Amino acid sequence: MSETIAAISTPLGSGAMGVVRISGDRALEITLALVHRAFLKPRYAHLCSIYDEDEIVDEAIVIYFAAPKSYTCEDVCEIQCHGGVILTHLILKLVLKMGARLATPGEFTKRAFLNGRIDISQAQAISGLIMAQSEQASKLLVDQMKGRLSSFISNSREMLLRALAFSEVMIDYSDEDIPQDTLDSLADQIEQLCVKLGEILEFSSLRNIYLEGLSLCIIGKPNVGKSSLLNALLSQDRAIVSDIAGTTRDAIESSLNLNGQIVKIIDTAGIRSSDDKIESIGIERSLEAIKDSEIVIAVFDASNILDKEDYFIIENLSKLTGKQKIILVLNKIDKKVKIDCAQLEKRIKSQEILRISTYDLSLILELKEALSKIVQDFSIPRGEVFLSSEYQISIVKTALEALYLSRQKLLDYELELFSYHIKEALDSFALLTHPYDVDEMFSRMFGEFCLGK
Ligand SMILES: Nc1nc2c(ncn2[C@@H]2O[C@H](COP(=O)(O)OP(=O)(O)OP(=O)(O)O)[C@@H](O)[C@H]2O)c(=O)[nH]1
Ligand SMILES: [Mg+2]
Repeated sequence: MSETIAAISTPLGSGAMGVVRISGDRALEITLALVHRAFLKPRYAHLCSIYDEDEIVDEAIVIYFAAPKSYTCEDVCEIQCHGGVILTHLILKLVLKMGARLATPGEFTKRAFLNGRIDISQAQAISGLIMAQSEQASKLLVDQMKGRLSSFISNSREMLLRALAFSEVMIDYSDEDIPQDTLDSLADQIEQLCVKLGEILEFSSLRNIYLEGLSLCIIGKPNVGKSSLLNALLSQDRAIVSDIAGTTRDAIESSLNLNGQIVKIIDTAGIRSSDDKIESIGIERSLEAIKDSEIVIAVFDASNILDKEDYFIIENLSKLTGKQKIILVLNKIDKKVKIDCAQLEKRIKSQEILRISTYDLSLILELKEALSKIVQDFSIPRGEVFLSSEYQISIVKTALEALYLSRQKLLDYELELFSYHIKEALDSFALLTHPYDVDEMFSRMFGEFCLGK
């Protein structure tokens, strides 16, 4: 008998609805007692009164999911009650009083895994999905939850198990010649898998961008209108704007939604040489922000000629490795334009040059459009296998190393070492999805290579 567990599945607060979820062998019995009924039809929404002994405490929608067709594969009941901290807790307390135990964090998903409904990669995707910060991230994680990584791993394991079975048989029958064409085709398949894993690793190295969103920083010398630009892009007065150079002293972070993609936007302290200790720290942070961002908006005051401070910015931008996309923004074009644009274009490799005034909404919209296009360049092709955590990445790297070695050993006809490295790769894959099963290999070994005939 599995212990029956219960928890509040919705966030605590004053929302209109709260859900208490119960899972385990006694889930139905406890719920029936709570609603004073003898029967609940599976997968039907029942409007029920919830009782504390004879007193009605709430009216709720109750759904019973009979095992194994439930989130955990066990009997599950969900009580959708009126929200609010007190009421939801009261109902949970009643459920616990009747013998359920409070679930530990993630325990419902853990049971789903232990009961074989989902694998580890899917469980991780579910936890990521709940925390996802952008539409893009949630799309990616839904793909994973639906088992994209699992099915890729399972296909790859199939191939490796076949390779292992082949090798084990060949080791046992060492007087037989190794068929060259089988060997070539195996080496080929392993090579292809290595290439694919390499691609997955490369694609996944950008996962922070996909999961946490792009980072965009606005830089420039003091007073060019960086904070004014941030406010205009956000359509709100987020940062203090003044004509005093050095107004912004620390980086200010906000979020901007560009076509469904959340972009973290950072307004920085104006960069110049300063004796002021606090301002200097702010300037240090501005220079750091440039390195950590995918997109940099470099703002210059178009109504003035380039000066020493501007050149300092130019110098810093020209040192960038090319990882960042740079947009040059010439601000204050409502005033008489004096800046030497050709000079800027010559010195900075930029994606785009825009002439704007933060006072002119239509020009700000143009800038937003240009940004949306750049953001799209970072968007993820759907349907790719994707590793969402550092843990998964390190496992795949280990598997890849083992596969390279195995291929080498295969080409050297060292089958025992080949088997050894294939097992290593399989063990790594198992950490991503399911434990490696020796029986599985044996059944393949005898199923496909029955040499005794
Ligand atoms: N004429 C004109 N003035 C502008 C424009 N944008 C900003 N300003 C003015 O320029 C001054 C400086 O603006 P801020 O946005 O504070 O400049 P900043 O780059 O954030 O300055 P620091 O925080 O000191 O580095 C303010 O007086 C703004 O009103 C513009 O498009 N045209
Ligand atoms: Mg500012």
